[in-house]
Amino acid sequence: MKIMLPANSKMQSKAFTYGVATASFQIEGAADSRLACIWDTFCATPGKVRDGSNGDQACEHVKLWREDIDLIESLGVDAYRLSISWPRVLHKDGSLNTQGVQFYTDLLDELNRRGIKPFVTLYHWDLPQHIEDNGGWLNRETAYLFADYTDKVTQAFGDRVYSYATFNEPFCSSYLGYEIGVHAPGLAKKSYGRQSAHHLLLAHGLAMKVLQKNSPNTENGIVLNFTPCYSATDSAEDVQAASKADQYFNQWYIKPLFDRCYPEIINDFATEDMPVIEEGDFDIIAQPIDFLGINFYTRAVYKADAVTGFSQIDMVDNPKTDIGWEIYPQSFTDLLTSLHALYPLPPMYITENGAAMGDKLIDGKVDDQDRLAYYDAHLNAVNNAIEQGVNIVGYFAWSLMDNFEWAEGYLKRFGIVYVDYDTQKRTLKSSAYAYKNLLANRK
Ligand code: GCO
Repeated sequence: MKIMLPANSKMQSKAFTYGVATASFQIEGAADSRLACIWDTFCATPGKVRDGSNGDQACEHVKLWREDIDLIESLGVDAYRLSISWPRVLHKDGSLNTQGVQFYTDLLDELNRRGIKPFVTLYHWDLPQHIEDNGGWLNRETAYLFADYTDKVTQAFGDRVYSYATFNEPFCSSYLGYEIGVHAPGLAKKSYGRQSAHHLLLAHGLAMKVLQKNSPNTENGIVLNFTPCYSATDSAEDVQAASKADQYFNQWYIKPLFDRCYPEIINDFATEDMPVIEEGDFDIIAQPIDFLGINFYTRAVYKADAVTGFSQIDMVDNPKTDIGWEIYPQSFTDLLTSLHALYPLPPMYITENGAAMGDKLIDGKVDDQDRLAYYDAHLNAVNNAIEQGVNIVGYFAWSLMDNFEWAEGYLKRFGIVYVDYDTQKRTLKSSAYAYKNLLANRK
């Protein structure tokens, strides 16, 4: 099977950026040459990560990065999205760790030498543990520490970077990490979730100001994830439930960036769940951004619930990926057109999209036709949104290679390249060949 887009598609042009994405903690390993982070601690806590694994080795990318760049180049991509490990580039006292910085400057130099644009995410969840020990994202001070880290690291990188994203998925850091505790640091309280979200967004705004000053020629923005919410039935109650879920899980993170407020569901909150918001915060948060990154994997369906307001229902009969996420590409188009209708958006990149599948390495090959079909359907869903006038300028596959999938450990494979964790051998899957073929045939 091939990935097929309509012949006249803008996504068939070389002006459309294609890339692959990874994140520091998920691939780097070499935990002994950086500070401890909240994911080290979380992994060391029994019962938190499904296979009891950690990021100590991961894909050993710190050791194998040159080979990994060969791999990236072999795919024919225009861009590579990576993240910087805060605990690798700063010491505890906030000064630069020159060895850690050197790792990234060498990597960035090599990407540039090969004409691959570096898309750098400054925070993909690996908060230094000593900052968490001081309250982490519940402490307003952390937002200022993030701005300081941004200042130091962007000065060190100079003009090596094509694009900076402040944060990857503040929803995951705040909701999964501080509200329901399934991600690091594993805290679980509604007020924690909302307060940490506010501090993450504040940190984004503060860092945007630093980026505008230190790096005015890069494309600077943020990456948000969305799981579009549908109602189980047409009943007014279910429709309202889906709207509330959407406000709570999706709009919460984007509305402040453009409308300088949280969605109206905040008015339903009990006093003790209200985040502390200082005067002027929304003006900081709503800095202009050059691009918005969108991560999309699946949708969710809701019905009304007398106690919680909304509850998700399992679409039992619909196809799912290996991680149990429904495959529903139409919701990707719906998401993009709805955001376009709601907000005055800058150009958008799809910064992550992909699927975990139950890959089998047989005779040195992984024939992942299921993942390939997912990519075909979802790239076409993006194309449909573009045809409806949404300004999408690039697409990144998640992920370059199989890696540490957070609370699932190494049990779920999202790569278009297979990783044998015993030998660290990388093998291109059928989806990687199809992606490469799509890119090679652009006009
Ligand atoms: C995310 C993260 C990635 C994940 C991927 C699959 O979107 O959650 O950016 O780190 O690995 O999404 O869950």
